[in-house]
Amino acid sequence: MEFKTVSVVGLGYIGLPTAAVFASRKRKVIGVDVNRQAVEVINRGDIHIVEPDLDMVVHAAVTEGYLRATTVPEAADAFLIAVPTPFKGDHEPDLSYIESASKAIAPVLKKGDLVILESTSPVGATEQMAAWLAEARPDLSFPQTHGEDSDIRVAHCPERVLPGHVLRELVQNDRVIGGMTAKCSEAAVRLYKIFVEGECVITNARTAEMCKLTENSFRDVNIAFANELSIICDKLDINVWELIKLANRHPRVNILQPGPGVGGHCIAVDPWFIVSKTPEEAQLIRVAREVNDSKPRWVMNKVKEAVIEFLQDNPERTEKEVTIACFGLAFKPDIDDLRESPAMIITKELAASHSGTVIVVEPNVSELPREIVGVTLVDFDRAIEIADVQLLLVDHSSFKSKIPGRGVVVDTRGIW
Ligand code: SAJ
Repeated sequence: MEFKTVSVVGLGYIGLPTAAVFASRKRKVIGVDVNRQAVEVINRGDIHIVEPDLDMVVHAAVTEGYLRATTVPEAADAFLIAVPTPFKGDHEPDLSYIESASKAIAPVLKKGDLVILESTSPVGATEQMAAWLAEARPDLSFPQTHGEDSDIRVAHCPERVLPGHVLRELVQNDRVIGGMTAKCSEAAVRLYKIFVEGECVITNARTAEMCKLTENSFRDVNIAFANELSIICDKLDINVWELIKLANRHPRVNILQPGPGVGGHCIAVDPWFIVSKTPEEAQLIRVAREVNDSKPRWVMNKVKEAVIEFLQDNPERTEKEVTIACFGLAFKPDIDDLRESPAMIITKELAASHSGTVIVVEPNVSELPREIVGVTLVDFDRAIEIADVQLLLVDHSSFKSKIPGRGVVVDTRGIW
C-alpha cells in the first residue's frame, strides 16, 4: 500500500472530515491540531464542529483505531495541510497558520513524502510553503530546486466542499490537483483516489490556487449582482424576486438570489486574495465584495423605516413598545452555523440600537451565542404573535411553509 499513513494538519471543517474519510478507507490517519481540546474530543470519538453524519464517521474511525489526533506531528507518508487562511485588517491574506503548520511538520518529513496544501490560498502560497519546508530541512531536496528528482513532492489541491454536504461532496466532487511538477501531481492523484470518486484533474499549483479563488469570486460577483438589483428594485418599486424569475426564463440568464449579505468563511474572504495580489486589475471583484458587505447596513435601514411605518400606523405606541422579530441567524438556510453570518450582524446591531424588544427565531439552535446581548430566542408561533416588525433573514425550509403575522414585514429572502 503506497500511502499507509496519512497526516492531516488542521482538524477543522475540512481537515476533520478529510481525515475521517481516509480512515474509513482503512488508512492509518494522524490528525494534528494545535487545539488541545479538539484533539481530546476527537480521541474520545466525538466531534467539536457541526457537520451532518460526521460524528458517526469519526466515531467509527477512532474506535476502529484508524484515526488518532495529536498536537505534535508524527512521521507519515503524506501530509495534508488544512489550516485557516484568514485575512488581516487590510484584507491581506494571513499565511501564518500555513507557516506554523509547515514548520511543525518539517522535522518529521522523510524522503519520498508528499505534502499537500489544501487551505484556500493566494496565488504563490504553495511555492511559499515549499520554501518554508526547504528552509527547515536543508538535508532534503524540494521541487523548486530539484524538479522531478526532489525527495519531497508538493502540490496544492484546494477543497471545494459545501458545508452541510461535506461528506458527500468530498467523495463525489471533481478535484483540482496542482502539483509543483508532474510527478508531484501524479502522487497527489494517487493519494486522493483512495476516496475521491470524482475526476482528479491535473494542473499546476498556481492555477489550482487561482481556480479555487475564481470559483468563490464567481459566486460572490453573481450574488453582488442580485443584491444590487434588489436595492435598485426597491427604489423603483419593483418586486426583485418576480423580476429575477422572469429574467431567468431567458435561456442564457441565470441570476442568483439577493439576501441580507454574504456569509460563511469562504465566499466573503477568498475574493480579497485576488484583490490583494492584483489591486489595479481586480476592480469588479473588489466592488462586488463591497456591494455584498454593505447589504446588512441597507437591511438595517429598511428595518428602521419599518419601525417608523409601524409607529405611523399605531400612533399610541412608542419605539420602546415596538417588538422586532428576526427570523433566522445562520449564514445560510438549514444549517446551524452562525459564524460569519450577516443575519447575526444585523440582529446584534438591532439589539444594540433598537430601544424596544428584539426576539429571534432560529430553529436550528437551542441557545443563542453569548455575543448577542438582550435578545430572546423564541419559537415561530410565539414570534408572529408578539412581533410588530417581522424581519426574515434566512430562508430556512421550515419558514417557507409559514405565514408571517401582523405588523410590517421586511423579507430579505423573498419567501413571504
Ligand atoms: N447566497 C446568497 N444568494 C445566493 C447564494 C448564496 O445570498 O444566491 C449567500 C448565502 O446565503 C451565504 C453565502 O452566500 O450567506 C455563501 O453561501 P454558499 O452556499 O454560496 O457557499 P458556502 O460559503 O457555503 O460554500 C462555498 C461553495 N463555493 C461555491 O459554491 C463556488 C463551496 O463549494 C466551497 O467549497 C466553499 O465556499 C469553500 O469552502 O470555499
